Amino acid sequence: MLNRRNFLTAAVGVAATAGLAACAKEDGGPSDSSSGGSKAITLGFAQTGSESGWRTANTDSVKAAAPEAGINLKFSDAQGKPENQISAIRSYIAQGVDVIAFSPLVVKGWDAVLKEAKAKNIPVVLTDRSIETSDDSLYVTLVGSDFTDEGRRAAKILEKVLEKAGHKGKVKIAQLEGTTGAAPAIERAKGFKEVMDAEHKDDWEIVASQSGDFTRAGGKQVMQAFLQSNPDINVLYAHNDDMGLGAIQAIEAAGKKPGKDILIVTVDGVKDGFAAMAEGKINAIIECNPLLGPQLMEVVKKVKNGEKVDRWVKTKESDFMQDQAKAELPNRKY
Ligand code: GYE
Repeated sequence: MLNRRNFLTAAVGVAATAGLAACAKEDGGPSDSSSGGSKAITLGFAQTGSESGWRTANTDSVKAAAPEAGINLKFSDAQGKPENQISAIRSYIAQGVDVIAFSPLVVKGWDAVLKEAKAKNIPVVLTDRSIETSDDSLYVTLVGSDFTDEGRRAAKILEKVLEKAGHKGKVKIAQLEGTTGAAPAIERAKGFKEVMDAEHKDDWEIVASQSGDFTRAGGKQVMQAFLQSNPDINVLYAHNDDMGLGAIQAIEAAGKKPGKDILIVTVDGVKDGFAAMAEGKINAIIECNPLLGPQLMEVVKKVKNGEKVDRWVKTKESDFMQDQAKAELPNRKY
């Protein structure tokens, strides 16, 4: 792993000095798709990786929206490693792209590289995830969802799920958290806890909570351990569908019925999540829309043209209960 990482970092560096598209995982190159004689905008986009169905849909949306908007896209996949994302951003700075956009893997650790972008007057747009910084001038805007609100919505929909299931007694919740230090993991936990502390101090308890890194394999493995240490869990709150889908495998392997013995609420709303919900294995899904490409391109154009943009361009989303799953499944776009 270490060798591969070193190789990738080195490859990014070499490519950057050579002024070429960076490493093996970067695609997109200098193609002038300009219209009407004006030079096309070049956007450097540093993606987190391909950890989930959500991420795949997000990547596809960005890649499809760029040419439609006449934007020349340079795309890199950090394979889940913040250091790769930093190298990709450095490479975009060295290549002199017009705008940099990225989905920060974790909230901390970006100030140094973003200062380098600022020194070269390259505007930065955050997409999907936010960062923690002491210098607000380091990025122009965030295009993405309100994850704290998604956490609150998850708690509110759990009330409905419990009522529908006729649940009586203590609610013992297992929480599968997203990637440690990532905005959606921090905020989805925070919003959920907020509602729980305000309205369910006596009847709800989070008995186990751990990161499954937003992956199916992570969700399965952590749920297996949860079921051994806390066999009386009756609710699972998973920060994304993929971890929920992995957990369903662990629950079934333990001889329990997902959606019945353990009530399940997840976030995202990818097709596979909806399919599991239509089968009765997930009880409710909080939608988080990954199709940010068109909105991102619009913002990138405005930023490049020096137009004013909102500090946070929020995504519109819905909530779904199990009885809506069959009807909604054919409409899912991701
Ligand atoms: O929920 C998860 C993905 O940042 C909103 O990242 C995104 C999250 C999404 O891997 O599935």
